[in-house]
Amino acid sequence: MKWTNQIASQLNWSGDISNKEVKQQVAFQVAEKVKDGDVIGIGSGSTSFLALQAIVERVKEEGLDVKGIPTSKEAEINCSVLGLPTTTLIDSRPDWGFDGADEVDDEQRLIKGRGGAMLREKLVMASADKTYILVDQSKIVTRLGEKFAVPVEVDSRAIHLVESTLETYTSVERIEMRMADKKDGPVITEGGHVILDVTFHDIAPGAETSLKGIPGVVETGIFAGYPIEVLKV
Ligand code: ABF
Repeated sequence: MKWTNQIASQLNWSGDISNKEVKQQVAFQVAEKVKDGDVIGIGSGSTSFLALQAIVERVKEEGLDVKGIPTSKEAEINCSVLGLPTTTLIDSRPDWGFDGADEVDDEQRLIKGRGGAMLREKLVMASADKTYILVDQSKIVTRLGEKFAVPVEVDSRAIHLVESTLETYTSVERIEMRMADKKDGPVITEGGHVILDVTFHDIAPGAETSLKGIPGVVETGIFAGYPIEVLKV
């Protein structure tokens, strides 16, 4: 579809989404779950974008009354460009949601946050009874942290405190400040914070909670124990 590519290019993907055919299949699977009256958490990333497109097509074709709660500015813009009405966590609660992930292990723990939106993604996920996680086979890992570092969102005033605390963890292999593409400064999240990408040798079961216990850590990309269903192809 021509308009799909046009919108994808407006959204900086240049119409070129990796593994697109496979991602499209999970996108269609999630679109089938939409019911009239639903309030849906709208995920971020390219797979979520394809799912949103598929959902909007159904909504328009069938004249459904559906609202989205976006998990990021990016998702907010996608909803607006595609024409899905939105609401917020303050005014509404999602009946269910969908989102992508970078890794999923066999205990259904996730690493998310490549786009830096993990704070809002987690708030929406924790508010919904169920979130469908849309992934292809490449995201399934036997060891969480096998391919991706864990993004840790930090209040910039706490950067030295958090970094030096993490350096005492034997499970931590490497800590890198996430830099903007042009390397002219750190990535700043929607909440005005910086991100440390932390590579672990081993992510212990309580890691999400213990990282959040360091003063200055706002959120992490470890998502464990939320009500999710993984939809994969
Ligand atoms: C968001 O988008 C992030 O939490 C995750 O890092 C990323 C996945 O993107 P894609 O579907 O493009 O691989 O869900």
